[in-house]
Amino acid sequence: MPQMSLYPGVDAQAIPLPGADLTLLPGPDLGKPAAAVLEELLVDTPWRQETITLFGKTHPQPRLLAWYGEKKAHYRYSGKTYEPQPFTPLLADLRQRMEDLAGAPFNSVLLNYYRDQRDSMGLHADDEPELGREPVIASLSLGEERVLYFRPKRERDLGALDLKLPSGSVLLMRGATQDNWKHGVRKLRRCCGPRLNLTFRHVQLRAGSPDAR
Ligand SMILES: O=C(O)CCC(=O)C(=O)O
Ligand SMILES: [Mn+2]
Repeated sequence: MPQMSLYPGVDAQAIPLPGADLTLLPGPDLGKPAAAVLEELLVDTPWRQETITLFGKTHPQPRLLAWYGEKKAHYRYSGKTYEPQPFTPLLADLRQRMEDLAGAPFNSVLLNYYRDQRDSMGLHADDEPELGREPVIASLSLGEERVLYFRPKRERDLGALDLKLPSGSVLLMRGATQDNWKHGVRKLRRCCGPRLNLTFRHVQLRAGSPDAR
């Protein structure tokens, strides 16, 4: 009997990784070509370079970022709280598409801009308490293909994964993924062009807030 797809009309690959729940959608409908979405976001986003403090020394983060979301969807990262900007029409449209693909609501999105091969993201898990237990995260990649690498948080014998994320692909991370694994993006030795990654998330709003959903 043919296998029923959870994503009718969309090509989907389950990525085998113990203790994780990863699905890669190589080319879902974004409403326009991935290159056009990339161009619009590169030009229209007020990019910021944040700092990170490691062992008492402050450094610029090796990438640019922007944070959008509903009013109360504050985001804490490396000890800082980011105020969200309101969704633009393009980001609101992408959010709806990601919600339809993931079957889960998102009230915020973090944009990361890797300008070239020198930009990167250190190993981390998206396990902040405000994302709740077993968060669903939809990660849209645009531009240069880079590798998202996974390493176990505890048991070394769980293995490791290097996952290529092509332009226009969406990686759905669910279940215990953030409990058991860290992920990051390495610098490259070879030259490479710009890449954007958008992680759609659901930040839990304080109970009683009019924005709570
Ligand atoms: O750039 C990526 O693919 C990963 C981004 C990420 O892990 C994050 O925003 O938390
Ligand atoms: Mn992450």
